[in-house]
Amino acid sequence: MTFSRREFLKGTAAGIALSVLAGPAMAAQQNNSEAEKWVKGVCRYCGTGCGILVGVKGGKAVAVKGDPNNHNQGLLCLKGAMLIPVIYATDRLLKPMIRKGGKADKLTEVSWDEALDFAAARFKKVLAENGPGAIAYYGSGQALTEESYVANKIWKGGLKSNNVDGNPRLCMASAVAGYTTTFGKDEPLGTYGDIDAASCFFIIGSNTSEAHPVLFQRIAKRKESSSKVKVIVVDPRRTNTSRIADVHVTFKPGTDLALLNGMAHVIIKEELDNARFYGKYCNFMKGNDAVTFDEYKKFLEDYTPEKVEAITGVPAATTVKIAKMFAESPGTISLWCMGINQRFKGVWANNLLHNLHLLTGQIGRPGATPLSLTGQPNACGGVRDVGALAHLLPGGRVVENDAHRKEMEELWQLPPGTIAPKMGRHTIALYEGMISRDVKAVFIHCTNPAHTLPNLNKLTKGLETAFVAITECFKTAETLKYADVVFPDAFWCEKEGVYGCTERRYSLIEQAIKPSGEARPAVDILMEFGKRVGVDPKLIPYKNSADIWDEWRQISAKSVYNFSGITRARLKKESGIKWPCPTEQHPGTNLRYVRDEDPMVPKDHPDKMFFYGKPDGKAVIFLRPYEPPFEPADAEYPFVLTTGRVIDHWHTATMTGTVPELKKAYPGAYVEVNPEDAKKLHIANGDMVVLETRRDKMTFPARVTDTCMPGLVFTPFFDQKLLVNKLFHDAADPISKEPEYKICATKVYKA
Ligand code: MGD
Ligand code: MGD
Ligand code: SF4
Repeated sequence: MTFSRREFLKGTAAGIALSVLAGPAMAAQQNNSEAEKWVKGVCRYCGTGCGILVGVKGGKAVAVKGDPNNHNQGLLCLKGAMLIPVIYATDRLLKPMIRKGGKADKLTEVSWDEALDFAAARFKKVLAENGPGAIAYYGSGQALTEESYVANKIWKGGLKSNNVDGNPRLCMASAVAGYTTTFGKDEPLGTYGDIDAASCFFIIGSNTSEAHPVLFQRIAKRKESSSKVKVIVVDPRRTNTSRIADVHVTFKPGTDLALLNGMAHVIIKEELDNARFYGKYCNFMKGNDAVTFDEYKKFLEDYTPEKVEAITGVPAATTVKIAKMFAESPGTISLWCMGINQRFKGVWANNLLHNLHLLTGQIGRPGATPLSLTGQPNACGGVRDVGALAHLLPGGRVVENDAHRKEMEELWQLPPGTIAPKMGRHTIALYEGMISRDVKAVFIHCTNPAHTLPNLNKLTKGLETAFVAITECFKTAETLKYADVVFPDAFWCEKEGVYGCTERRYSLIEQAIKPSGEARPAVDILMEFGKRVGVDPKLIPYKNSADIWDEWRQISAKSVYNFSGITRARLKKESGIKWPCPTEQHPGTNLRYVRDEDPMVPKDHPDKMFFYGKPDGKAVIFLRPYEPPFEPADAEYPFVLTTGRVIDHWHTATMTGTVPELKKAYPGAYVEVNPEDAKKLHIANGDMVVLETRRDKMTFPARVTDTCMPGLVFTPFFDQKLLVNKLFHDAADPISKEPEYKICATKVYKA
């Protein structure tokens, strides 16, 4: 690479010329002219879903460059630009392995047949003795769409078990429930194109600069284009994202609900609401009960800017200011991520964000939209859309709806009554089920729960006794310690499949090279496993992943997720297409729920917008009161601990940890402590500091910095030696069941 990491990081900061940020992609292109051919793909990492071209020479991947025809217009961040060394890392898993003599035995390399038979025999035994409720699949928003689709079909249709969940539960579940409760169906209304048209960015609970760097570059570019474009960042930490903010709102962590209601209060009081819009397109609801606008207005009296200040610490004038900016801008886009979703009341927070858009009519036009940022590259396409969660079925259907089950049974050609009528176990319940021995065998695919679940000391206990089959690519994954069988999966660009990113865009990752060692594509592993457990081969008749896509594409035509026009051939030609897309001639959809834009809205519909996911076509403005986080700081544990990402590492660093440049940037975890707190606690930079919560305690080197407000400490969670999730509780949002990773109470003291 011809640029240094330092130069790159500088490029992501505010005010630095954007051409510096463009460095990585350009550098990659210049360096890699040796490739014989370029194969189309999507970046392996974040939900931005940047298009990538993989350069191949002599059967080896030798280079990557950003796809100029995809939304990223040729740009990649450093992680994406450094994917080649990850493929060839010495840590790759190359052969199947089993523990013949139980958990205490060591993993031994065996043939594929032996590994598959070993796993299948145990699953069959559990099924015979304990029934479908005792087996489970735990998947991933990083798996290919075809993998999640086929796993869901095998479990729910073939093995009659709805115990299908995955890491999107830890990530996007609150956003999913936010969209479905407010608009009737999941997935964002807008697209990245809205960034180029927006004049006010409301970024809340998202460190876009580190977690979605290429999108951040697009936001920064839009901001640079005109002094009229304003950025509001709402985050209790000062982050690289907040550096471009016109207003950075810091506040007591976990009090966003009050702030969002406060903004709604100001909007109505200052007559900045759009009564024509919400009068026509919205209902007001408290839980399941309809209420009037006047009742809503009365409810908001508890959220005057002064009352909000008392709860959040945000000066009353600031709440007024940002509410006005939000409402008065020609186009406001909200962008949010884990600071909103990973919360005890994450669904409510999502609803309150949508409320602001519906109240002001900042919706359904270019630049005006609530756009939830998706974390993983295929949480949208692969898990949410195919319904690979415990309560879902494909295409926005839900398990506990008789008509939806019947439709899926017909589409999958299953006898009536095959799909179990009760939702399966969501993630926390799944791992609790292993502890109670109700779940006895689990198939884990493309995720590393022994590192990333909350309350690890508790939730990994079940993995010590349950039978664990796992697909992996890297030897350093913590979950391998619990595995009875390890299936080496082909890695990114060693297999073919579709990823669907934040903006409903499906793009193809073509196979560029052969799998390493004896690794096999996961769809083959899943189908072989399914057949050996006893799934009727007619249910999974596919020759390859393209066949699976074709079936799913045709099934989608029977739902409002219709992407039947996105054929494999089109995906090979085009760099991503946004659904709904009902015909091969359709260009894809930018503005969902808008007549003449969204093909799911009848052309002759009398209204401009139609929220067709709701029985009466109207979205909902919810009355959701402020409630505190599950475990706020108190006298005994006086600090709030929050966790999150750093730009150079992906989650558990099994991939990014193999790249020296990335590892060197962040070799290990640390704790950020505010200088005021550090002074009181006599902590200096580099001192070893203990974080002690009600679950565990751990020691970290201190970084004394004003990124955290006083009373708040932050630590990243990528470090494989310091599993910070042992410190966290596992309390989850009661609606979405997403855990509150962002807030727990802790003591902080010098070691
Ligand atoms: P986080 O660091 O988890 O990242 O992307 P983000 O959500 O943007 O947290 C976001 C912010 O929430 C933090 O800045 C934190 O200070 C703030 N926050 C904490 N508490 C509160 C609160 O009470 N209110 C508000 N408003 N904010 C709060 C996550 C996304 O990143 C995800 S989900 C995934 S799966 C991907 N993972 C990932 C990665 O591992 N590494 C990198 N480099 N990028 C990634 N991109 C994706
Ligand atoms: P990853 O490191 O992404 O973390 O949690 P995980 O999904 O558990 O795990 C992916 C695994 O798949 C890795 O072990 C990798 O080596 C393996 N892998 C990579 N490519 C392939 C492949 O092609 N096939 C197969 N079979 N395996 C592959 C992420 C989760 O973490 C998420 S999404 C969120 S949003 C949560 N965020 C969060 C937080 O903000 N704070 C704290 N403290 N904890 C968190 N945990 C959650
Ligand atoms: Fe990959 Fe995300 Fe970086 Fe794009 S922004 S290159 S998708 S990690």
